[in-house]
Amino acid sequence: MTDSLTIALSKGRIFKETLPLLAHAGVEPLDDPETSRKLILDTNRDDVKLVIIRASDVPTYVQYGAADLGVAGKDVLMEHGGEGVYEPLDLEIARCRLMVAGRRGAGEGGGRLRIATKYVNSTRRHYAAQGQQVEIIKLYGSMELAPLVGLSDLIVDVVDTGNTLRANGLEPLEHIADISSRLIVNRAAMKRKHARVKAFLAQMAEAVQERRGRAA
Ligand code: PRT
Ligand code: MG
Repeated sequence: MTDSLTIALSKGRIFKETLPLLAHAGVEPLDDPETSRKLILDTNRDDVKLVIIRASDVPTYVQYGAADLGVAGKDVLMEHGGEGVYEPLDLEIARCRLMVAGRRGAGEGGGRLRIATKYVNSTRRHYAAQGQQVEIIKLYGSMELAPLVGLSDLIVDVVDTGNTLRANGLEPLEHIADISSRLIVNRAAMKRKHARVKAFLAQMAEAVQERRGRAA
């Protein structure tokens, strides 16, 4: 009897972009999370289940072993801290950049800046590294609104096309990090289910390689 594997994923872009990689590893979900209300999805393999959760909760499920593996954006992992999880594979999907943004010229005057973000830890680290004292305002979404209504001078958010910033009269001002999604593994599961996890990781790594080959 082989060990079973539980993989934590979020709906939306991460699910969509992970699906072809999972297929390469021989895993196909039996339900579509966009239409189904199920939170635990069976797959074509009796020994593999998918749990569908909020993107920012994925590292927590994997940290505590509620899922053996997960797929999470590097932005989310930087914020979580990565405690209790290995990060063995860059899936090279859901790419974006973590950036400081604001109105043109914002943040150039003196005085203590206010930064609105859901990335509180990454923001604190970024400004601490520059030796700059800032006031961080925690938000859970729609960061782009904050400078428009005077809640903050700047925001820190992930940017892909930049269309959302532009549509709100904001500009990317400072690059913090390049982001892509990573396959993460619970540290204990890596030991306890070593053969099973190792085989799955190898298949996923091969899927990433193959995709890169096709893109080139
Ligand atoms: O929605 P929820 O609050 O549950 O979580 P989430 O918004 O973090 O989840 P989701 O599925 O939207 O994002 C999952 C992961 O995708 C993130 O953690 C990132 O690693 C990655 N990713 C890649 C992005 C984007 N691209 C992206 N563009 N996550 C969010 N966005 C947002 C961005 O913040 C902006 O507000 O999409 C908006 C549009 O971006 P532009 O620049 O293309 O206009
Ligand atoms: Mg979202």
